[in-house]
Amino acid sequence: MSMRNWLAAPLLWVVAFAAQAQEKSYAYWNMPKGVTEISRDVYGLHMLIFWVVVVIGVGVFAAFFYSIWAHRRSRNPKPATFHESTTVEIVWTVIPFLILIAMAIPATGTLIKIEDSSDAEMTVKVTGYQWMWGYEYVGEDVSFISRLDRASDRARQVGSGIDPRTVENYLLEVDNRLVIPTDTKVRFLLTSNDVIHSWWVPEFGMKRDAIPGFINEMWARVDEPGVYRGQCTELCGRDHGFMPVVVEAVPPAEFERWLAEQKGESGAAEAAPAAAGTEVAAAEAGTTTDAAVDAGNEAADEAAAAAPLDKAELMTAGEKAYKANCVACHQASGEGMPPAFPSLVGSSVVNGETAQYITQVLNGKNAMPPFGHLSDKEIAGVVTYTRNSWGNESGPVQPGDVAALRQ
Ligand code: HEC
Ligand SMILES: [Cu+2]
Repeated sequence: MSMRNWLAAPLLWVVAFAAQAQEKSYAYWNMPKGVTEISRDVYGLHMLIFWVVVVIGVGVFAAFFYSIWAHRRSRNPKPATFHESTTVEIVWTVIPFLILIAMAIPATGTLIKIEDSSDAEMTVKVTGYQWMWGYEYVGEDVSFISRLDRASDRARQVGSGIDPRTVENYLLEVDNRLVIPTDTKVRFLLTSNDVIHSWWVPEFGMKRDAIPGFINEMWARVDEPGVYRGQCTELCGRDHGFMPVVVEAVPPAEFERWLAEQKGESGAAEAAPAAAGTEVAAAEAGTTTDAAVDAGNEAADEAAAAAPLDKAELMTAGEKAYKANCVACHQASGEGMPPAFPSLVGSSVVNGETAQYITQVLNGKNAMPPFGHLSDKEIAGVVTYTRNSWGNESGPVQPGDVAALRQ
């Protein structure tokens, strides 16, 4: 290849890539500006520092190329012999030092803003699971699981024969989106139920690790309604690539309507009187620490264990817990999605020995995650509900039965 070709080849490659990227619209030449003040600050910092680096780069390379050219051997057969210059050394130490300080000042300002989640107007607890997200609107008694949408999930299976390009928002869509209001400071409390995950929405300019046993914080005030997509960004096991984050920001009035609707759905369960007080306390305590959740749950469990609950109450609590925790895999109809997610209709586990069933819910089994974090009443409820729905008729299970099987 001639010299000219050597130079032309990379250039052609860049042009070709650019053209192709443009066409396929996966061209992201820069980070997104985003939809929050913080994300714009972060973008501004990024651009500021980018241009500082460009100016320094141009200056250094200009001096470098000039020196090579002006002091080349053919022009100066006798090299100069000077050595050391304290002045120059001081100058080239002090100038970069000042540049670094100048860059650190705005960066620190932004970092402090990022960390300041005080005065939040609402709080969402985000829990990472292998491999989905749990969202809880703290103090609102609304919570649900958010999983990869069915269309993406079907297409991703080996040998599905489905062209992923035909699936809209392939691997970036979920069944239940996290809905938040715009122009509202929303605080996110992040934790995990199994391994470390990380909750990331690029348009918010933030990501935070969700770590089992810890609660991390972040916040966002979104100013444009829209759907913002992100992903888990901490390698968390086999299906790490299949637990997207989808946030839908809607105007506050619309959010209030949505929230009321969600509560309406679980409204029936709210009517259940026994141990309700302790459960609310547990739910609220859940906003602060895991220990408080456990304490709250225990209080609720004790209250519930004292007297056997009647079947109707277990059924209502169970339906609610089932909808919040199990439908993602086993479907509202109980039919699941065999072969990956078995049907519970007529299942020998559901209708068989209760101890085995309860243990499976507590500890999980293969791809089914453990649900030990649910209260005894919720687990007794969910077991009762599945044993007495969709044609199953196998009788109730009490919270005490669950408590006895916890390790
Ligand atoms: C992430 C998906 C997922 C969720 C959520 C889930 N399961 Fe499962 N479940 C599975 C998988 C996968 C299996 C098969 C496990 C195995 O045997 O390998 C299973 C099996 C079962 C079985 C045994 C069925 C049979 O006949 O083999 C029962 C019962 C069951 N799940 C109940 C529940 C209940 C109750 C909940 C909610 C508290 C729940 N599952 C939540 C994935 C899930
Ligand atoms: Cu993850």
